[in-house]
Amino acid sequence: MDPAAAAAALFRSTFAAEPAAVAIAPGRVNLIGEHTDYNGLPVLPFAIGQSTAVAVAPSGAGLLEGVSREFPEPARLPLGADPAACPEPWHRYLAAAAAVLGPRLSGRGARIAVASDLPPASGLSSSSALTVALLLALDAAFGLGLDRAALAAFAAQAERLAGAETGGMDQQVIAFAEAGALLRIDFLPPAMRPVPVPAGWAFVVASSGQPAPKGGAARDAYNERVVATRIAAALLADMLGAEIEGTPLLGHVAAIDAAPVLVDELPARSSARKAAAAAGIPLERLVTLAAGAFDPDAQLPVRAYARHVLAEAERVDLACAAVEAGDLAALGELMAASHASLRDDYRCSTPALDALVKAMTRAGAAGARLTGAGFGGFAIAVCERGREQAVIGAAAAAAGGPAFEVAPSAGARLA
Ligand code: GAF
Repeated sequence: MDPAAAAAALFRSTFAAEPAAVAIAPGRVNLIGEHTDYNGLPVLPFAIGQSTAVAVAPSGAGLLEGVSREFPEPARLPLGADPAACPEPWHRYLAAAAAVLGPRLSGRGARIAVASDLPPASGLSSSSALTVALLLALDAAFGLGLDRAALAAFAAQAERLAGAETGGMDQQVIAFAEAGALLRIDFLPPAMRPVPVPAGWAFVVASSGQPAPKGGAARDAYNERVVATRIAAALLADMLGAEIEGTPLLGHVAAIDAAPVLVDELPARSSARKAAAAAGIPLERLVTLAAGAFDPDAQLPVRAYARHVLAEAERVDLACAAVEAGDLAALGELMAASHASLRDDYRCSTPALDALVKAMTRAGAAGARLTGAGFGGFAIAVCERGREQAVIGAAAAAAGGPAFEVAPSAGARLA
């Protein structure tokens, strides 16, 4: 049963009532532009056909009552529950969606049923799909009148309340994607542009066999990189004598010509405490940014992290041009360079992801790379149509996990 029909059926069987709204939100895969979004630099993701559906009806109880086809533990949370404190990971997203809507729910609760065909903890954004679908369903059921931009912004805020300092790519592509196209997203200043995909290309995603959880050590490693790249941006802004309002991001300094040259002058390693003092960032601000466990004396490779982010942003520009020119070989090379940079400079690959990327490339992919935050999860490959079965077979043989074709699909919608 497809997720929308399954969520509606689960709602009826659990609550003995009709849902007021059913919304469906796709997962996403990022073609290129990894760990650039929270630095204010562009990304090039697309929504996929696999999705999460949420059926909702308002209730008078001031409670969130949730059931999921995939997760056995039902939710029964007071409206004001702290998302980060929910022991059951999927409950966090229910609490976080209610928290960002706050008084808009007028103190009323909701009954919620969820069904998904997205693999959880895959790096295909199952958590953002849940959050966007839930917010869209609540919007319709409570008549909130949110537009797409508000939906994406609330969903990003909810993800941060749930614990990861993410940049907003996932929620934006899930809210705005168009079938048949990638979505180039810029953050400074905000802009979006669909980039249609040539007909003869196919995309394959494959699991590395290791989960990419949004919590625990992976969340801390992600947040550490957010902190380290903020420090690099502040140090570069200082070297360039640039006056930047608010927290400097690498996106601000990337716009200054000399920035890429100065990256080599950043300290190779620095404790967050030392670098923050030099960059004029209060330590408490970093601790807040890091959200999870944070050791201010850990040695962070700020130069290598900044080198990845700035080079990756350039690769996004080149990849857009390659897609528009129908140049599959050029796109493949950019993907290979992105993976190498994520492995060597950003240090978020794993041996299983490296082996998977190698296997898909050997099997005829023009290019392959890890996709999403890394530290496990999935890789994406692009190939000429006709080679996708060979790439899928090689990926499954290398990593033993699911591997399948994905097609650029439409964003979130009411069912
Ligand atoms: C995760 C985050 F949610 C995104 O915002 C993005 O930073 C990505 O990791 C890395 O590119 O998916």
